Amino acid sequence: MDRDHQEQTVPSSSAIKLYGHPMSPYSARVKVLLDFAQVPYDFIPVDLGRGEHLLNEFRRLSPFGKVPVMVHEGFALAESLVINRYLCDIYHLDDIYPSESDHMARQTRARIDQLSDYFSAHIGKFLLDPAWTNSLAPQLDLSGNPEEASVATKKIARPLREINFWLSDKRFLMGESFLLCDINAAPFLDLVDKSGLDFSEFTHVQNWANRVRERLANARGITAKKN
Ligand SMILES: N[C@@H](CCC(=O)N[C@@H](CS)C(=O)NCC(=O)O)C(=O)O
Repeated sequence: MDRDHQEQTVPSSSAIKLYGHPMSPYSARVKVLLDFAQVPYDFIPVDLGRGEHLLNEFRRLSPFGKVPVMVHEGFALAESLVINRYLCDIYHLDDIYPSESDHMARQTRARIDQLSDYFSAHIGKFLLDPAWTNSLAPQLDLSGNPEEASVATKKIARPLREINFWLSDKRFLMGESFLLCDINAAPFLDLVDKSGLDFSEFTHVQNWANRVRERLANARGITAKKN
């Protein structure tokens, strides 16, 4: 499903506004996709430390008072996985998330959703908790939550074993092709070092993380088509 280039007809710059925090992996999940698809956007930093996300003005965009929020032509949407699905649909990023053209495409989308949701709920969150306590919170002069971090360390062990096994015969989460589920995981894979967790036994996860990093750093990505 990989294709390195498509005809460029991107809508005018800044059709997309992304409200986020520079250290938030959930915000990064959307940024990674927009950059990969070469979609122009305005990044609007929300100062979580100063509670900007709790102000009424922001709550009107985000029902849950969290970043990221994406605004496209006046339509505001929260939840990073949902935002990325929406962006793939409006920019026709079929190479990484096929449009619902037929039964097979619907099944591929469902599988991509399954892997994205599983990784996010069972691994991403439990990488973020110790990374927050051990590395991110101190950088912001905030205190982490050691209890939450230690629960996370226990909870992540089994899902990591499962995904390590799943990846044992694959280059990326779905096989040979680099897809939206890999992009959705990318910012969380970058938290491994910050989390202080020992990943040495999860060699397939480590190799996959390196391939995802390489794909994002070296390849040209894809170019969004007009929405
Ligand atoms: N499920 C949400 C999680 C978003 C999230 O937890 N964002 C954090 C920053 S990493 C946040 O806004 N925290 C502020 C708060 O909870 O008060 C998503 O995928 O977008």
